[in-house]
Amino acid sequence: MDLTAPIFVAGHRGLVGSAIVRALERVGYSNLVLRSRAELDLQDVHAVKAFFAERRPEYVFMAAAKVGGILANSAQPVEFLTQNLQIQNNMLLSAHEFGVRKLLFLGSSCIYPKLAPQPIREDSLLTGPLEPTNEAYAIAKIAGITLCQALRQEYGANFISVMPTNLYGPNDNFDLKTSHVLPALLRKCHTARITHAPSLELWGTGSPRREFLHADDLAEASLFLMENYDSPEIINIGTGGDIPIIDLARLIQSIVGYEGEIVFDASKPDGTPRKLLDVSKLHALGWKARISLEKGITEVYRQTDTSGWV
Ligand code: GFB
Repeated sequence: MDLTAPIFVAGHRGLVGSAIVRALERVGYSNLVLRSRAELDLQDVHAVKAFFAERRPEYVFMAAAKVGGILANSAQPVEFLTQNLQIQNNMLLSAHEFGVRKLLFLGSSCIYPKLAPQPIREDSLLTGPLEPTNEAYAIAKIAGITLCQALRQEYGANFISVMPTNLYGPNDNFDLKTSHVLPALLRKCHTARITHAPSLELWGTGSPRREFLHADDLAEASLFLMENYDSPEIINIGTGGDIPIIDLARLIQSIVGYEGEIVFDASKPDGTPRKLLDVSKLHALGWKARISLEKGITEVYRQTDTSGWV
């Protein structure tokens, strides 16, 4: 990518998009095209077409999506399915129509079967039933992957799809009802420490294992793949290591400095038992994650405005 090429980062205010913008700016890209949701509604096909027709971005990072944690996903399958399909269809078809040179589509590790062999290889896709708590979101993302592959096959579009594992970082969603586990536990621990609460509540059994990648690592990997990967096949992005949720909670406790007890809310779902990506394809290309979980969480805690949390 030329340093002055127009690059559209869709979803630039979110966890992933904001990290991609930081990474691009660090390298010296000077022509970023950014639109807030108020300026451009990605669910509006006419608005999206008009935007691509006028601004003609050459490169696109597709980081805009309706996302959420396990409860949000299971409570709102209609919104997770339809909003993501609309955003993707509008963006991918307009990007193709208006000659985008290369596009990176962000999927998710939940596209893989619930009981896929671990670590999960890219060729596990569509080999078994999905995890029910996020089936709607996963099917939307699988449709996005398929559309990227179809546009390449039928029209030669250079669209790639990358599958990140569970993410965290600055600008995450800290709303306890809709967030993912890591920001939720950070907020719960902080609040419990400040209010001298005797315990904090953890959903499910604490035994599911998850892999956590810092958004800055994901952004570096995305830039790397934009420069070095041109295949229709999906590619995983992760750290190569995972951790039980209970151990994540203990790590966050030690970072926040909260020594109370952890109680389990068994009425909440565990979701898939394990979700660890096989990252050998990415490693073979020459990219590895750099930010350790402890350092990453410590920095997010330091950087985040916690004043509204208690
Ligand atoms: O991060 P999370 O919501 O998403 O939950 P998934 C991960 C695990 O942490 C589950 C447990 O076993 C939760 O039950 N957990 C414990 C909590 N305490 C909490 C809490 O306070 N809040 C939350 N949110 N979880 C999502 C998918 O699945 O992962 C999405 O629903 C997406 O589609 C995303 O793919 C990456 O890893 O289970």
